[in-house]
Amino acid sequence: MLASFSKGTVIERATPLMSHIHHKEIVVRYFIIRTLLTDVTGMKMNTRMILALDETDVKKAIAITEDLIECIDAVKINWPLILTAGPDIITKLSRLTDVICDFKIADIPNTVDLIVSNTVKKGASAVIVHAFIGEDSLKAAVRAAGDAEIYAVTEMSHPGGMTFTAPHAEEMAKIGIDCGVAGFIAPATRPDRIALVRAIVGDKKILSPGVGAQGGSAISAIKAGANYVIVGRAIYKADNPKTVAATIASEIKNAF
Ligand code: NUP
Repeated sequence: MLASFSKGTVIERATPLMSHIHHKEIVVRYFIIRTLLTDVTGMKMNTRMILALDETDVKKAIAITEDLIECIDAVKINWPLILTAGPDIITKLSRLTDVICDFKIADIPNTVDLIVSNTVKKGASAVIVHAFIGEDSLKAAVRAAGDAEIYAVTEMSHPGGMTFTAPHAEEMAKIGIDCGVAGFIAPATRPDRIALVRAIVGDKKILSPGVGAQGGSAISAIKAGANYVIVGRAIYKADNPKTVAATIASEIKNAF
């Protein structure tokens, strides 16, 4: 139960004045609640929607997350918010929901290890890496993540993703499986490509970005085999983010 464990650690660190027994009690209760709410592999799978929180106004970012907490299964953050809020935003958000750090790491094993382990220490439940970094770096990511999850990008959702990532998506899915990643990032903008990855990765999780602002549809992505869709601007830039999020969530629900 990766999320529970890493979050428990954060709670202990975040409450230095509490008595030792009080700490433990809180961590144990948190662990039980998370266990009840979470599927066996970590993140809950309730609405199947992950919020891509690229809102760079920190107060707004936290307010949107709080407002949408019932509609989302996790929040995914990327460099834009980290750069304005600082890395402690990972810890703050992890007290509200599972946090996926979309760092798209592409580096040598030692650097991958340092980035992943420090991200998980901050409270992240999952980290996104590029699959093209190869076996040694992917294995380093999985090792460094411990109980947290690693997701590998097989093919990027924007048109440029067709140039270098798409032609190698199948190989990248296979290498990800061999290295023990928890799941993959595949494009909602090209549902047929999600289906292709699904055929290779069996019951591993697929998270699909590109819904809304990039033209992809949540229902098509889910029907093609995605477990979760990742939605950013269509929600956080909307006049009423909660209405949009609730609408997408109910569309997904009705797709089953
Ligand atoms: O292939 C990818 N496409 C993509 O959009 C891999 C990603 N990780 N993302 C991320 O998903 C992107 O960086 C952004 O944070 C989010 C999509 O946001 P939006 O287009 O819904 O606003």
